[in-house]
Formats: sequence, structure tokens, C-alpha cells
Amino acid sequence: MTTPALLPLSGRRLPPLNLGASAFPHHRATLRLSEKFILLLILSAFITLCFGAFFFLPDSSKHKRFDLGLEDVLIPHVDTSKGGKNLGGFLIHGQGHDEHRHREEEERLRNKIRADHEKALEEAKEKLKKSRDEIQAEIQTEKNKVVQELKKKDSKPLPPVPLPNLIGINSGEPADPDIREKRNKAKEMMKHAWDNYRQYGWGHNELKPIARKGHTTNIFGNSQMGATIVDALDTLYIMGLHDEFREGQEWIDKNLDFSVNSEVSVFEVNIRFIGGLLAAYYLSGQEVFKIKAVQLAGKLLPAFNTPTGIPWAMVNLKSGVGRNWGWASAGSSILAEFGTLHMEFVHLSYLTGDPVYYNKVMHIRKLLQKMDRPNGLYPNYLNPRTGRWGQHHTSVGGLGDSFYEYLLKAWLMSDKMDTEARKMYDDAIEAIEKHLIRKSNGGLTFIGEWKNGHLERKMGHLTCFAGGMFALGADGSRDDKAGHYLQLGAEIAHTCHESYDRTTLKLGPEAFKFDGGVEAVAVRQNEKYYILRPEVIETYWYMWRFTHDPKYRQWGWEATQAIDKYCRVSGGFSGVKDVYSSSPTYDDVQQSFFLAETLKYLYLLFSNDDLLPLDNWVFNTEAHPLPVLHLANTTLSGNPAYR
Ligand code: DMJ
Repeated sequence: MTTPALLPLSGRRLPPLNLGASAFPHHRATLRLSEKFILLLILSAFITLCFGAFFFLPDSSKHKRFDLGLEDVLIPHVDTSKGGKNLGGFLIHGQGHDEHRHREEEERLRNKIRADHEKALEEAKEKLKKSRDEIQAEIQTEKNKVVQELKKKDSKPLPPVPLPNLIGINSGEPADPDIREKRNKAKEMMKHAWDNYRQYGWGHNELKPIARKGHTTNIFGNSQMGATIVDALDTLYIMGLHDEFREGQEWIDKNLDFSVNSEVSVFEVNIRFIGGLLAAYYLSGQEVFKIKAVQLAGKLLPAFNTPTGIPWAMVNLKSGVGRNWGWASAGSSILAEFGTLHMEFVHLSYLTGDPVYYNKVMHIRKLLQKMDRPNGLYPNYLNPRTGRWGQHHTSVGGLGDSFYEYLLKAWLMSDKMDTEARKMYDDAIEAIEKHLIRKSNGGLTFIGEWKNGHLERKMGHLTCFAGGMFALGADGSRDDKAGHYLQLGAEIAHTCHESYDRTTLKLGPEAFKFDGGVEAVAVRQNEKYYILRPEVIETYWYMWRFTHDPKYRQWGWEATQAIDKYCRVSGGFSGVKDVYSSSPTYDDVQQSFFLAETLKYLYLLFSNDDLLPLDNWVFNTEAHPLPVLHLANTTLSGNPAYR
């Protein structure tokens, strides 16, 4: 799923504060000070003000507050032993009361204020004497203390659960030297992408390989969450890049912090971060990944606090406040977003023994089951307040795609016990085949988009994942139509290959048409880009696993070469803006999914099938492998792990 019209990141940094040469004789330059430092200055100014007020305002205690003939005065006091009457913390004393004691009291207070004031001024002066680096180091130490405290609070020990069958983690070396070389090429590309991110973008979400600096988009919020590190971990692991894996683990252990005032996409954070952390945990056995995944999941839960339980698209990790994308039809949540949580959330319940995650996603499923579906199709938009569909648009590409994928994968992941998910998948695919899948005049099978009863004859790069999905779902299909679905998968793979082959760069456009004499070609300028997406290669890999037809490896190799030739730059890999142009310009973004998915699928395509076998592993929509949970002789909700 992609989110159209990604908004620029709204950085919320404090503006640089110019204190000038007189404030900092040794530091003439403009300094950007931390919040703490600014607070200190404000505090010091405030104390000065109080101090001044105390000395220079007229002495109010000498004035009579009430002219009742009693000439009473009000002074702050709480001692009632002198026979006075306590009125809300103030003591009323009669005329002739010991004025001496009164003055002493005043003097004592003045002295105390003077001493406090001087102490605060001294402290402030001391701070100002320190260099910028020293101040920053102090602030960092304070921050670390807080993070450690939070860590202690958050990392309650999780109950031990039996680990599922983790087969085929370190296998896959092909005997054929030619295939081995191709596999090594995928690994070398991974190393190039990682090393450059390591050098120029470390800790940022993504890399700008040409500007050679960090990059982010609004899906990750406004903080540096190291999206590329988390997304890349399992690819590094299966490629045997263990030093790089350890570097990533260390960064995550020390720096990945979710207590940040940052609004993130629930879907993206789930598939990339929770999926990535869970896969890293299962592959490596390192507890830190499981703990981080559970901490993060806890931060996403407030997104489900809507009248229907359909989550908001975005949530602020600190405040828990959620909302939807401004561009979504009638304030709706998006099918591919709230419908792509199931795999990760079931694993979270399995690993923690806490049913809360499982219940959230099952609630979504139950709600969807009850709803009317126009022509049997699921619209992309659902309003989380009213529980009603928004616009009747249906897509197997952006906004819809991974919802269908997760129905199938929920069934596979449950060791085929979750037959309810399989039924929903079968029903949905039948409706899609009837209303959305067509053959072009030139004989290419394509999946169009359904818009208010009309079929748009356009297919997105994202939709190309469906070839692999049909093949994966062939076994176990209704009416034993395995052959039919494998064939459908092959036809989609062929169409998507054509969309690559009909370009100058041999890389696929974002969307392509089957209309007005055009076949598998992008027409609009803003649909001609390639941003290192994985879906076509993903389908080649599934088709290879199920058929072993060498053409899929051949097509995968063509894509590898094209990416290496046109997207590789010295600072990493970049997307290109026009795949039909012989001198393309770069978009200067190395997407985290390039490391998580594109390069992983290429590596798997040139590996033997015993690396992460599909009977034991199910890949989430970001290509993070999660093991099948063998919950034999029980239903999901009846499994003790979920109670
Ligand atoms: C990935 O983040 C995931 O595959 C998602 O489901 C949709 N597409 C992007 C990459 O294209």
C-alpha cells in the first residue's frame, strides 16, 4: 500500500537563538540551544523578576487590607497557637501584635529569596561558562537517564513460549556457479546500499544517496527511527552479513525509542518495524527485538480507540491521539492499512500471551464480515466513526492490496487452521476475478481498478504482487482450482514483465494502461517513475518456487542488471523519474523497502528452496518472514497462548 501525496516532514526544532557576543564572550557564533538550556534562562529571568518585585514594590504588609476599624493586617502564616483565626492559610492578627516578630519574619523571607536567587544565578553562570559541547553532553546524559528509566518500566519480562519450528534459516547455497554468482550480486548490492546508509544516513529513516544525507517521509513521523536499519535486519541475516546485522542490533538496543512526540502511520510502522523486529527475533533469537516489538505495539494500540474499533491511519506515539489522512474519502480509514495488521498482531499475542492484539484484529475481521459488499467487492475506504464504506473504489493495488494478501497469509500462518480467513480470501478473489480481471486486446491479463461501477483499465506496479499471491493461494483453493490460480499467477507475472520490457530502462513504471491501443505502458508523466519497488520481483520469486520455470530467474536477472545500471549511484541506490527516458533523472531516495524486499526477493530467487521454505515461513507484506504457528488440534481463540 502506498499513501498518495506524501506530505513533507514538519520538523519541529526550536529556532536558533542568537545570544550575541555580550552574552557569550567566548562564543560569538549563533548557538542552537536545547529546550533545557532555554528553560534555565527563563527560570533565571523569572527569579530576577520576583526578586526585583519583592524589593522595589511598596511593602504591602504595612497597608491595612480591611478598613473595618479593627486595623487588621494580613500576613502569611499558619501558626494558630497565638490565638489568631486561620482563614484559608492567612492569619488575622489584631492591632498591637508583636511588630518585631513580623519584621523578623519578613527579613527571614527576604534573605531566603535572596539566597535562592543568588544560587540560581550562580548555577546559570556556571552553565553559561560551559562550552556548547559540554552542555549538549549533559543534556544527553540526562536524556539517557530518562530512557533507561523508561526502558526499565517497559521491559517487563515476557512469558516464555515454545518457539515455532525455525527451519531453513542458514541454507540456500546454489550448486550452479552461474546462479551463485547472481545470488552474490544481490548480496553485493545489499552491501552497497547498507554501507552508504551506514555512512551518510545512519539513524535516519532512509538515505538520500545523491545528497548523501538522511531522508524521511511523513509515514515515519518527525523523529529518527532508523527505519532502514529495522527493515534491513532480516535481509542482512539471511545473506550472512552478520557484522552489519550486529551493528544494526546495537543501534536498536541503544537508540530505538518509541516515547517520542511523533505521529506515524500505523500500517507502515506495523509492517516495517513490528514485522522487521519480529522476523529479526525469530531468525536470531535475540530478545531485544521481541521486547522492542512489544513496546512499539503498545504505542499503536490507542489508534484502535474509535467508535468502531477500526483504527485510525495515524497515531501520535506519545499522546496516543489518532487521526486519518486528509486525502482519504470522507474521513475514512484505508482497507489496506487496517486490514494489514493481522499477521504481526497474532504473533504479538503468541509471544506475549496477551490476547489484546489478537482481539483487535479479530474485531476488525468480524466487523468486515458483517458488512454488505457492493458486487462482493471490498471498497478501499471505511469510516471508523460510522462504520460505513466511503467511496466505492476497489483495488488490488494501492489502498486495497495487502488486505487480500493478509487473508490468505492468516490462513497459511495458522498452519491452515484459520479457515474463516481462507473463506474470506476465496470469496474476495472470486469477486475480483469477475469484476476486475480482464484480458487486453493483445492478450495480456491485467487487474484493473473498480470505481463506482466502472472498470478503469489501468494496473499499478503495486498490483503486480498479486501474481505471487494467486500462486501462493493455489494450493487449498475452493473447488480445487489450483491449476487455474497458478495459471493466473503466471499471466500476471507475464504482464508485469511486459511492463518492464516495454520501457527504455527495462524497469517498470508506477502504473500502466490497457486502453486506446496502449498495452502495459504508462501514459501520464507522473506514472512513469520507478522507486525501487519489489512487487514484480516478488511475483517472479513465488512463481519460481512453485514452477521452477527458468524464465523467472531470467526475468529477475534482467531486473537486477537494470537496477544496478540505472539506479546505482556512488552513494547508494536511487529511484528514477522516467523509465522511458534514456537519460533519467534520480528521485534521490533509497527506500527502506529496497533493502527489506527488493534485494531479499532477488537473493531468494537465486537461492535454493530450502532457504526459508514456504511450508514453514510466511512473509509479511514487507517481506519479513514469520514462522507458521503450528497450533494443532485447537482453534486460534482456544489456544492457551491467546487467553
Ligand atoms: C511496501 O512497503 C510493502 O510491500 C507494501 O505492502 C506496499 N508496497 C511497499 C513497496 O512498494
